[in-house]
Amino acid sequence: MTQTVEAPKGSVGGDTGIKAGMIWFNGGLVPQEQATVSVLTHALHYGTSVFEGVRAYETDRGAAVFRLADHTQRLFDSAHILRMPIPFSQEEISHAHLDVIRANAYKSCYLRPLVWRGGQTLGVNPLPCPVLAMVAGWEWGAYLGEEALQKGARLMTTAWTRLPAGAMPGKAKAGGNYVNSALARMDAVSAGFDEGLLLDQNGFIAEGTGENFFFINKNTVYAISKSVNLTGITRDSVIQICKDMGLEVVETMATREELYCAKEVFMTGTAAEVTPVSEIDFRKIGNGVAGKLSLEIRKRYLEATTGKAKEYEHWLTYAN
Ligand code: PPE
Repeated sequence: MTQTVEAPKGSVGGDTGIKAGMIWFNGGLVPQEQATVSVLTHALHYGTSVFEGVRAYETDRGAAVFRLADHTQRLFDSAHILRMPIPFSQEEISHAHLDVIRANAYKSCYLRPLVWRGGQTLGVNPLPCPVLAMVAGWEWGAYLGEEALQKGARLMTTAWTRLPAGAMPGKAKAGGNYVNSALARMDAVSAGFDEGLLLDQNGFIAEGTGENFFFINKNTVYAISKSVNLTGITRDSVIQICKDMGLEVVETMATREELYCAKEVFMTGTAAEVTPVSEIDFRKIGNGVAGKLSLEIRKRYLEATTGKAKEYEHWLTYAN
């Protein structure tokens, strides 16, 4: 006989521990409890989703979304790669972010647009399944913790290779790609590190589980080149900021030992912002603390995101 069992916490009715308030769900705002999907959703079984991580910052003129149009463009590019026609325009999806901020009266927040294949049929082919979309927002502070920000993050190179280009589309921010990230993050965190560093199949630095990499030697800033990694919007912003600071920026491939011996290392990402790295694989980077120039770049980045640097004003979209 089948028994009725109580569903585990964090599994139904939007009960996830995340407080997202009103969520934009397929065209309108609904309370979190109502923004739910079927267990027979294609994306849940096969990872057929694409998403973005976007941040809104508190400014003198209220909440402003950083590089919203660029994030929405990447979301649509990811969907294009996965052959998912999004049933909304880019303007509608961008607008949904602003609706979520206003509906929840957020001063600042992390925003997560997600597009996924629903549950028309199961079986690997996603093409018969409808494409659904949502945008949720919640308050999210320091990604790798306050301590990692202040002291610099401690990293471990993980045994997981970053997605080879012939196996997964690393330039798409696809849900399925994050199984690779999740495996690496679990190992790094279980081993007592803040974050995992992933190499590509040839042993070159690819990226973190959710960040791009930079290193600094003699006032030259080296950005790990776009190979198999997700080409970060923060990476792009930071390259511009560094150039504006008068620093030379070189895009390069690099091996682990080049990071070990660099004067400074830092990571970039929407969630991680600019996070200095103080240790990789038990080797101290520089003096083993957050690098001075990395912290200066971080400061400039936060000035840009919060509307305090007028030259980057065009990167902001105000919610009100
Ligand atoms: N690489 C990966 C694998 C990645 O996930 C991110 C963002 C980046 C690089 C940097 O991209 P950008 O945000 O455009 O600068 N990771 C997002 C998801 C993090 C998560 O934990 O989820 C983010 O930072 O929002």
